Amino acid sequence: MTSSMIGRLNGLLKTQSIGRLIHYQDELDSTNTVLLELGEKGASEGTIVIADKQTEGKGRLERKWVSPSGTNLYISVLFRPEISAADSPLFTFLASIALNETIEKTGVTNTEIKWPNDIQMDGKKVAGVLTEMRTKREMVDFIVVGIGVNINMSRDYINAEMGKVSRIATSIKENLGKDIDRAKFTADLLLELEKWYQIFCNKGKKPILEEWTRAWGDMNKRVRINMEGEQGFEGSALGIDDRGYLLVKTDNGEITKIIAGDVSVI
Ligand code: BT5
Repeated sequence: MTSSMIGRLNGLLKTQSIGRLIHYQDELDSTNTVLLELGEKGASEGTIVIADKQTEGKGRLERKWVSPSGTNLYISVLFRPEISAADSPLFTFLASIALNETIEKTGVTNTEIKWPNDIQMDGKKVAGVLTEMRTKREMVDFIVVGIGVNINMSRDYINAEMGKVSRIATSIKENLGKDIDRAKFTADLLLELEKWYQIFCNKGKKPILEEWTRAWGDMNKRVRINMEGEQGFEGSALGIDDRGYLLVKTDNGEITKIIAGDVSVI
């Protein structure tokens, strides 16, 4: 997103509160880091931070999100839900649903949600979600949902900019064969986010978990789970529980809950 696109985004935005306050900079370390600081200073629900390039884009578990300029979306959104901190992973699912629907609206037909926080096309990653929060005792003070989407990167640009990540990454452009309007994509994404947030506020987590499961690509597939610093294992992916943990049935019939880890289909 460039500064002129932010003007267009303002014009296209149909939300009530999300994105009504936009902090934009051409270059930032990480939109999540900046919004966490704004949240600590009392920024209101719906505040967003957007950059055209990130120098320290973050993934989960201290990983990096490769964030070159000129083609993609790097956005963070602030929520102040009155929920227990234990329910915060729901925001990763809520954002994944909104993201998946927005990507489908561009005309891409083969997107899939991957547990816990990816959107993939043909087994390659097009977008990721990083949910971070600050708590007050056991309750959420605020949540920052960070979303990175590879939008108009060509295969040549992916190969040039992404190093070894280029093998596992793709973009909407690579799938559609054409550029799409980043301001329109962002306006659509924010509207979807607001819609799913309202569903969550009015009806609780059940519809979020159901919709996520519907769009999830790995139901009943044989998967390998790799966990940081631990031995991995294989099994059959069954679904998620009401906390968002992945349920995997191992070969001896036991059902194991996965809290954090990487899942690959085998
Ligand atoms: C994620 O982490 O997928 C969360 C990504 C969230 C990025 C957004 S951008 C706006 C906001 N501000 C931030 O600082 N972050 C958020 P994880 O599941 O841990 O995946 C990280 C892994 O994905 C890396 O280790 C690479 O293998 C791969 N990767 C890195 N950059 C990528 C990219 N641009 N496209 C596809 N894959 C990428």
